[in-house]
Amino acid sequence: SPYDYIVVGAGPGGLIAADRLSEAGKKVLLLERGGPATWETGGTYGPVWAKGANLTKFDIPGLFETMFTDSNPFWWCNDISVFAGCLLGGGTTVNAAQYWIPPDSDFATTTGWPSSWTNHHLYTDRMKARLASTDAPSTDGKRYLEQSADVTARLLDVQGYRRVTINDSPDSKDHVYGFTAFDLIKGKRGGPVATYFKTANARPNFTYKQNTYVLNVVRNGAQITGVKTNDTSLGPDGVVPLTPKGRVILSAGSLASPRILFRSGVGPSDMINIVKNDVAAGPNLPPQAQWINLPVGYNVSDNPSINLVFTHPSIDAYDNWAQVWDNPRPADAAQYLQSQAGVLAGSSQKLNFWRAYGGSDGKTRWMQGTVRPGAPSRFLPTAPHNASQIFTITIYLGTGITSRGRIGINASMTALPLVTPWFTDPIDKVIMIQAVNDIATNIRNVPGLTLVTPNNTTTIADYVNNYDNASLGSNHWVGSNAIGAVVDENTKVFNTNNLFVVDASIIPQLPVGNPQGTIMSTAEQAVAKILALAGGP
Ligand code: 6FA
Repeated sequence: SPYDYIVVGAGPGGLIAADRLSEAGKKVLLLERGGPATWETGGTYGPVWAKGANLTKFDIPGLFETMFTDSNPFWWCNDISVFAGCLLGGGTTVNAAQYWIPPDSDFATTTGWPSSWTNHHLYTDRMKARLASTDAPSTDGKRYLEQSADVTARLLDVQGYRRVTINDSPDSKDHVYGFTAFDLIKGKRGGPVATYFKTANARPNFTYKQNTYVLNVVRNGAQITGVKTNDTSLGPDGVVPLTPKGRVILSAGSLASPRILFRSGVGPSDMINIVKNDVAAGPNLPPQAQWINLPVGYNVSDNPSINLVFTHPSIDAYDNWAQVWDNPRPADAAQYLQSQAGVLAGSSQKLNFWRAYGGSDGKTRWMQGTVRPGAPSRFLPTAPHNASQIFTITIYLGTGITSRGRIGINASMTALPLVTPWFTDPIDKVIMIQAVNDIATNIRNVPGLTLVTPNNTTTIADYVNNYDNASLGSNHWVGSNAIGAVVDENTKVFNTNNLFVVDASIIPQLPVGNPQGTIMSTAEQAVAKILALAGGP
């Protein structure tokens, strides 16, 4: 049967859009290519030690680091070359759950937003009312495994930083640090699935179909009439129709929404021609005269990030999180199972800090630091070191960077970066080296603190200059369908009547922090604008 709104993808963008549209009484279909994740949504995959406790891998925050070490990682999208979550909740179901209330700069005209978007507080407040943040995720309110936060605070104090509760003053992002804030709820993964999806799913006018892959939208010129899926039980040829005034919202994420556009004849002609040459996808393209030429995939950014590994005698490296799946510390597992308290009630991140840097081009760039006990195995030093005392500081550059890349597809329809977006502007790299140096040169002020990666024969400049490109990214892709370039200020794709995009891809520049909070506020504002736009169902 036809729907007023078909939303493609159940990540944060799609979940908020689907919830608000169904709340407004529209007949909504949410299509998700992946399956369930948390216990509450029907997921079952969990560690043996949590058997019988109604908890999955995705529920237990302390299992975050095991997303990257599991032998059967079915949650990653298998046709996207970088990490992306393909299950209910999208990235928010597999990510570290760091959650920042957006500052005004995240929606400022200086970061590429139309002036109609700058008053974000109404929408940010709606998001906060549905999904609160916490910087003490354990149900007993205590903080655990905080040694790396304490050591780093001492390192930052000598550089003129001050301690804040980060989400209490979102606009303070220069020389500040504070405990990591999360969208965890009662010691478990919360996010938009435990909140927005829950309310949407309770409404009779809302339908959720999982394990359903959307191939393209079906259109006649500017008018979208439905979406084509891989599930022929949903309609002839797998096509789900729209009501006459119906609309489609793409929320498949920064790499997959562009692919759906290319497969629908929207984007640069080199990408649509790849689709045309594909035996399966080619025949579904509209005739060439109806192709819509837009810069889909251009203007992409993602935070460049550099890991620094340290040792300090006060640190408990928590075995680099290597034991939490098979063999957690018994007391920690018992405490978590009993009351969702303790170390495993939080993910690995402990402290975050920000600082603004002026560049030689007159522009300001914001650096973020993120601190956690342990280190990824590929960053462990080869030289002798005290393995039980290791912790990592990751230095990211965010708002203000000028480097950009391009996202596209290859001949096997895999979505991938065609041009990686890190350090395409050398000034970004100069600032990164400066920011890393500021951390490294101050360690002598903290007795016992030792930098082990890079080692003491490598300069910071060499370390950054020779950094493996594959490790430089942060999974925070934005901008591939930037507002003003691909979508208009109502998030409608230019030159279409009824096709919208609501996900990270419409965000024109990197937010100041990890992006999910900004994405959720963006979705709240987008769906309000879509509902207010004349001509809809
Ligand atoms: N962001 C934060 O704010 N804090 C973090 O701690 C954080 N950590 C990570 C992280 O550790 C990893 C490993 C990754 C991958 C991302 C992290 N992020 C973090 C970024 C954040 O999760 C993403 O920016 C955010 O989830 C993006 O939200 P979107 O709504 O734009 O897109 P998603 O990729 O989340 O969701 C898209 C959904 O569409 C998925 O469920 C996917 O299965 C579905 N989909 C894709 N193609 C489809 C198709 N053709 N048909 C149907 N469904 C499709």
